[in-house]
Amino acid sequence: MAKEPNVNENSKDEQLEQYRVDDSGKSLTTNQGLKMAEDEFSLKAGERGPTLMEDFHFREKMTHFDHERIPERIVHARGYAAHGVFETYDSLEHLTKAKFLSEKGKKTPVFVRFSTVAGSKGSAETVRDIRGFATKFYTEEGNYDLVGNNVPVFFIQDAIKFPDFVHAVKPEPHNEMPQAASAHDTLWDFVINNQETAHTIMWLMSDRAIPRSFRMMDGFGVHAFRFVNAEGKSHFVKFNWKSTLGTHSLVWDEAQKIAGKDADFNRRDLYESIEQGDFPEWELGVQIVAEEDEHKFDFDLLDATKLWPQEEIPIQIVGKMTLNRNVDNVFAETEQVAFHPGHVVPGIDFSNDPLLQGRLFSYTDTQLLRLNGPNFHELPINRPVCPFHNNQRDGFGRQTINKGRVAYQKSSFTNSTPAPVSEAEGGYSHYQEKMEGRKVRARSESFKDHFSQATMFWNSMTKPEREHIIEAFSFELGKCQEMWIREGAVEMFANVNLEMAQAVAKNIGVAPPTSWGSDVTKTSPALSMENTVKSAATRKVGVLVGQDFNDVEVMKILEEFESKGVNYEVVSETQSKLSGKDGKELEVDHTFTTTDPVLYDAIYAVGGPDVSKKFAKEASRYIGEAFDHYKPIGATHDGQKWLQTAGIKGQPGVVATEDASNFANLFIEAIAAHRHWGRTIE
Ligand code: HDE
Repeated sequence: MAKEPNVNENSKDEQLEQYRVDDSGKSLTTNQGLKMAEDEFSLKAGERGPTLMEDFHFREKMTHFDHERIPERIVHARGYAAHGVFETYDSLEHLTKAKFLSEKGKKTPVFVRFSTVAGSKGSAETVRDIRGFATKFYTEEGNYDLVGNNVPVFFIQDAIKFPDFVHAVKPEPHNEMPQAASAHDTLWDFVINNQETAHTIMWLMSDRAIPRSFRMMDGFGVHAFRFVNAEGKSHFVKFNWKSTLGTHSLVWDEAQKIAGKDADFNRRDLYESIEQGDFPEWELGVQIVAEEDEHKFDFDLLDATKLWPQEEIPIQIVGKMTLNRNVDNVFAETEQVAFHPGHVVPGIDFSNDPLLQGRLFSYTDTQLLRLNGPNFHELPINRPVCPFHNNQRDGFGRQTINKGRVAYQKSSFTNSTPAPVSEAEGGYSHYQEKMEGRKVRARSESFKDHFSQATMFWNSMTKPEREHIIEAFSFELGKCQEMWIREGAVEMFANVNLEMAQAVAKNIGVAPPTSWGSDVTKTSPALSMENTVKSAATRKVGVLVGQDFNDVEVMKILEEFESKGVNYEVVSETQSKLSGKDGKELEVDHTFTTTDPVLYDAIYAVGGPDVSKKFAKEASRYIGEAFDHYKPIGATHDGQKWLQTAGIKGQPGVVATEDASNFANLFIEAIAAHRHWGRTIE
């Protein structure tokens, strides 16, 4: 048997290196290697005459250009990715024979793509939507793909409804509107006619659907999978990614404004963080249920509209993923990467979740169209780092030259190789679950409770989180043209919580429901984002500075930011260097117009003794907007007067102190809190 490859964290990078090409400094040639003497003018019959057919160089260049787009993903078209490494904390051998999880300290290269779901490839990123969180582990036993989302549940229970759901949420077909938005009639028509959507809609209406950053959201495998160990014992498992920076969101007004100010907000954040060494990290957690406990819960483990409350089924942290390298070429890597929940390794298997079962078909099928044939596994980003051999041949774009006359099993020429490998020697073998049943098209009785966990979600929210949910429902349904859709939705969500539905009804002009409600009192505190990790690290502060500012003290404060890992950009009226009153100079990153308050986590106003009216007006705008979005605001020196003017001194998260030496500490604390919901906003 061939020796298994020694995979380490650099294996994928080393493999990709053979495909990297640096064209700079080289002679220009055609794709046939012919050096060309001219690239600006096509071949013409006379300087002012028609272009000649024989201009092979023009034809080649134009043809390539004409063909260089491929179909975008049918869902998750808008995405961004990075390379990294996964390190296993402790061996999980007792649960799974997957080698990348079976050795303490083992490092496996990974590639992760984040995405929105509904929008097309060029859509804005800060829309209200679920985010995709797909990870490819390049293991020594083949690629393992964990193709998850940033919410733990899904809209539907059975894969056969997926085309319907996606048709409903995508822009409406008669006028192709709205782009990347669920606030329209067809989505909500689908919702009220498919009440299994209730739980995931609660998540979609919550702050989870407008993450501040890909780096500040959790990931979930959603379905129950199986772990199988070397003895053949199986456990159900759910996968969870936990961001070490915690989970944090934008506010809706801010998210919409960012969509215009910087449609690339989330990818820029990921790209820049990696470039500057603020490597994003997630811990991998697993929830385990023994087979014999399958029916012990008040929900069905196989139902993807249900989460496994971590207070009932605790999360065991098993490793850490760090993203540490941006791609070299977005098309070659991010666009051509092909994920598939069916890419598994020995020790990981499927459950009978009917949503998962359908996905196992869809992902290969879609790559056949998108990547034009069955050889997409040969693209550099998709290649396993271990050898792969079988009798598959030919097809569009085949890269390998498979030698020999035999491409079939079994053969005496080849001694029937490539040969299957026994399970004991690492061959994949499906878990032998005992099955019996009639062939039916039906929903299991145990899948019929659509509201209990939706109510548990609501019960677990803090007051501001609940207010945001009501506002989100009111926005979305308020955009629906048909009153019967608004009424239907309010009636449906009265099953989750009556007061919530009544508040929404009032906002959208329909009769408030008077009955239903829910008697579910269960909560899961882990669901509230208020209970997450709070940290100022990697946050971005906009620092408003004018000429002759108090340089000695302010520079000290900025150094303090840096030492605590807080990033900042200096914003001023022009991009000319600023000099302080003691002659220290400060580079300006942005003017008030090349950036915007919505692009910062916090605003720090320094000002200067003699700033212009325009400066003062812009500074007030920055502070006002940051205040309305509940962001920390700090002011020292001349900057303090704007707080006075805005009348916001003393409000939560507004830090102004005469004592410059203590300012940085207090302000950084306010930044770590993320948002200050206790404010009175008029
Ligand atoms: Fe997907 N999904 N999906 N999905 N999905 C795709 O595959 C599909 C579902 C998810 O960054 C497509 O390569 C069906 C759940 C992510 O490249 C497609 C069903 C979850 C990505 C597809 C689901 C996901 C996709 C489109 C219901 C979370 C982006 C392009 C049965 C656990 C991966 C592609 C990337 C992409 C089908 C439901 C996550 C069409 C049929 C549940 C993160 O194959």
